[in-house]
Amino acid sequence: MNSKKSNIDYSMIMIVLGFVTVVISYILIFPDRSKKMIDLISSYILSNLGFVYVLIVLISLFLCIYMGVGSFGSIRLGDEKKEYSEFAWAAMMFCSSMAAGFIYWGSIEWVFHYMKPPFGIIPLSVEAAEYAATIPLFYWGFSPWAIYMIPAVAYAFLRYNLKKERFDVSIACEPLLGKYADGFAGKIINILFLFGIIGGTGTALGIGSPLVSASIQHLFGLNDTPILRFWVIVVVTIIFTISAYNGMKKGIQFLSNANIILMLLMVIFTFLVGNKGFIVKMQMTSLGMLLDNYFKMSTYLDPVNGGGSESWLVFYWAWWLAYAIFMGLFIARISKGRTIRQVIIGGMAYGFAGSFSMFSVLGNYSMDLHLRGIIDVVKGVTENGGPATVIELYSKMPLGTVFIATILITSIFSMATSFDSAAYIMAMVSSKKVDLSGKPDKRLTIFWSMTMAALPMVIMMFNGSLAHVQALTVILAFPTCVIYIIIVISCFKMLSEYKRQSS
Ligand code: NM2
Repeated sequence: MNSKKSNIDYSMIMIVLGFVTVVISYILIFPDRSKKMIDLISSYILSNLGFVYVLIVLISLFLCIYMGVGSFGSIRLGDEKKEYSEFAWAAMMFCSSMAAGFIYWGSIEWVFHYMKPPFGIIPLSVEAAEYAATIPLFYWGFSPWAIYMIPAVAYAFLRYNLKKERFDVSIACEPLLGKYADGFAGKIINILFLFGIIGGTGTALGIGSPLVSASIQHLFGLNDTPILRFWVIVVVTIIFTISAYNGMKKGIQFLSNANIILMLLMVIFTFLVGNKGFIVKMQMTSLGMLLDNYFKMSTYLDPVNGGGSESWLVFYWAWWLAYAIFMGLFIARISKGRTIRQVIIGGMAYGFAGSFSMFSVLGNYSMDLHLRGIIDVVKGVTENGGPATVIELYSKMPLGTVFIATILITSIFSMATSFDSAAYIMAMVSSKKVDLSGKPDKRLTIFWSMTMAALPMVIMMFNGSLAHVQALTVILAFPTCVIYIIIVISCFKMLSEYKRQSS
């Protein structure tokens, strides 16, 4: 017990706890002022520093392809056999990154782009519809999945090839920062990482819990109030805490497999009851448009019009970047025995395939209903909000109630499978010494689960909206970007040295 106790890095915990407490108290005591402050900082980042996020993601895509396809690709991460089957690996990777967003954004993201398309496209036009079906495939596609992969390779290589015992964020900065990556600077790096992840998962909770409460309202007739949303977060937190508490094999792997099966069933069922002709034709069309416009979409910051596209791009990239290091650590944890190529190509391919099947089926299903005048999804979103519209949409399909019950379960499961891995990784990072195959102290896992839930809970309950949680994500992601760049450079340095020595 004693040795376990001394394994917790209390200083790190106190600093993060202190920060979360200060932010929460500020929000509670000065609701309006705090809202304005969050908005001010995030809109500054959005309009002045957004291009940094955009550049990082674009460069990462190139570097990732280079790393996967080039000579580094054949390096095996560890000599052992693969620890997880292909299915379990892909399922865990996908589920730890995706939460209920796949149902929420998957079903209705197109509405926002249909109403406010970029590139001078006329709103609500045919072109706007085609574009609206395409852009979510970009925001959830190759580029964002690629940003997870270099940190994943870095951490896996450090652990399985260089046999480094320490397993925290700063260890991957060592090749560039040298001894500075340890000690005080290392601690700051770990702490900034913890902030980033709290910001990133906050938005996912902020999106998922209203969807769960809207499903509960539909199924059980309870009113969708802030109190209900509060209890939803409590229940989700209990589930993911138990899962993280049970560790990788018993908890996280089990929930991910169950979750991916439910997600697939939902998508297949939606496809079967939907207008298959429209869905398939739009899938083909949007794939072509995606390839055709890839670089235009990657850099479009709408300088003349200043419409909504800039904030979409920057918000999404900030959100994915906030997850990048956590996902890197997590993917490293499950990738023993794979080659760098298998990790990179597998990660991008499975990630894209997962996002594509969900977004293109759910999104085109709902777009078809709208275009045929069966349900006014655009009006629904603007007048009743996203969660209620998603539920209305599916309540009209055959076996609608069963489908909504599945939305309820899958939303809870998919949030749980994101946050259990996040809590697990946070617990590892805040341990004094935990190696990659070791297990963090369970008390730490519980602590981080609760801390992660606290901030969005308070913002949503007391005064804020999803927009404020999103703004917090954009802010807290910024320091993560700096760490991310250091890790990417370090990773290339490390792999080049390894190649040089082994040739
Ligand atoms: N991403 C965008 O709600 C969700 O699905 C979370 C988080 C992958 C970083 C998605």
